[in-house]
Amino acid sequence: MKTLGNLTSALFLLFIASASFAGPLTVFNGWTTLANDDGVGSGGWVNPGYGGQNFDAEYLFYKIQGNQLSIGLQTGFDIISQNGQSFSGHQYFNGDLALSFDGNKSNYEYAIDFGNLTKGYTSNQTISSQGVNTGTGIDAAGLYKVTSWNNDIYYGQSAPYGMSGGSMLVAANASNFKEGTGMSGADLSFYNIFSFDLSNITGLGSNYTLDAHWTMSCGNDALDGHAEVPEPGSIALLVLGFLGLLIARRKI
Ligand SMILES: [Ca+2]
Ligand SMILES: [Ca+2]
Ligand SMILES: [Ca+2]
Ligand SMILES: [Ca+2]
Repeated sequence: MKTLGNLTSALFLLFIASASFAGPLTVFNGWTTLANDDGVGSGGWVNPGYGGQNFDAEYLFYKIQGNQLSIGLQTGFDIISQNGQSFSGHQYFNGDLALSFDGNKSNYEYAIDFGNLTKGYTSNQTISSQGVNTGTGIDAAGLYKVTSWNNDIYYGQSAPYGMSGGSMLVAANASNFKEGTGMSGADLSFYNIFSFDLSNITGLGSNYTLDAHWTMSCGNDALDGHAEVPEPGSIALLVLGFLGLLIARRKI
């Protein structure tokens, strides 16, 4: 019976989906989703590489309060321990969160560094804003203006990876930086949240584009987020316009 067959396939697909997809952590309730790539395919495929939940780059979120922009990153990959994720005797490291506000993703001018060790995949050398392959590879957590990226990762298409040159604009502290773990279904996920004032971004127009990107040192999985964001002033104007419309309607 064809209908039953379709129903069985649908139920099977539902089972597959629920078995490999867990959803956002509750810490992100009320946030706007910037990127959703949660899910693990057969054999642990996370596109373009493998590794299962431990290598699943899951979500990017954002929230705007006044002139403050908050960005959240959620992954199955360990983004809170300094040394990243180990697999089969190898260590894999987490990259910096790349940000662009000018609508041109060919260059990411800003980065959020979560203060973890960042090493290249083939060179196994540390990557630091002090310069490529110098320093400790552990930059202070915060928002940076970036001058160069190091893309020494296995899957080149997942670039950019780690900031190799730049200067700090906003240091992380107890009020603007938060990290933790949570369970989503049966899956363990990790998160980092960083907030900063948009006055640190030069040349923001009245409406701006938010592009964000993240990957790990193998590049097995990556996140790409894109949003057109109206600045608070234009939201206020929209609200005023709407109120004006309501008042005008009441007068009729
Ligand atoms: Ca997942
Ligand atoms: Ca993914
Ligand atoms: Ca750009
Ligand atoms: Ca770094």
